[in-house]
Amino acid sequence: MRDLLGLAERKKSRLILALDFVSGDPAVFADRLLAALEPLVVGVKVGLPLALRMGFRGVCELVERYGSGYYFLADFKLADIPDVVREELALLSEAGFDGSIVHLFPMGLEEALSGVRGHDVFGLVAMSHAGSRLLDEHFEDLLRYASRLGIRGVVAPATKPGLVARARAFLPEDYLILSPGVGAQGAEPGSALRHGATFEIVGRSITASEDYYGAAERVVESQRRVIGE
Ligand code: O7M
Repeated sequence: MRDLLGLAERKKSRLILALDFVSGDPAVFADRLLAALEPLVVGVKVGLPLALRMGFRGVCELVERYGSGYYFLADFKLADIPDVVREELALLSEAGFDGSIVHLFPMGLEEALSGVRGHDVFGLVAMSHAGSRLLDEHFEDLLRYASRLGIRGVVAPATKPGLVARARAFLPEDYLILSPGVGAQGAEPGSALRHGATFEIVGRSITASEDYYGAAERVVESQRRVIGE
């Protein structure tokens, strides 16, 4: 399993690239981006849209080809009964992913997650879009639950910096906070880090840019100003 913080330290970056939308052939598109962005991007978050376009075998090939330079995060937002979640995590780990995103609201996941070895789990505690009322109303509950589970960290929205700060203040120190919503959804690069996030997840403002290297570079430069690199 790749060392997320070690890679971040080496690259002096806190950027996780969200790969959801592609233009043209998905394998060619992903290949071009990952071949170019390795110096800047620490982790690659593979979303369901990409997996549906490439097929799971295609995704596994991507993980195998670029696994030496990136931490690979499976974002299929798992939210099933514990036995199924356990099996999903085992299969994603077997496929070469270093970590997975799970929804915490099904609760009762203690046993399913306690057996997971060599694969990080991150739980959602709120979401970045304006309409995520139901989830956000249970933010404190979900935080408490996440902190009891002994997982690697949580996902908390950069678009709601107050929640990122509260997550940081509440969670155990070794919990990581991954923050999406930077760029296309309006949050400024570096802003979630300033509120206590460990990584920022950025998708379309890089992947949809003609100058994707320049776009990623601008994100990382902003981050470096916050983390003092
Ligand atoms: O930068 P974007 O808006 O193109 O992409 C954001 C990515 O973050 C995209 O992959 C979303 O699925 C993800 N995301 C959110 O945008 N909001 C959330 O609240 C949670 C996530 C996420 O990553 O959950 C794991």
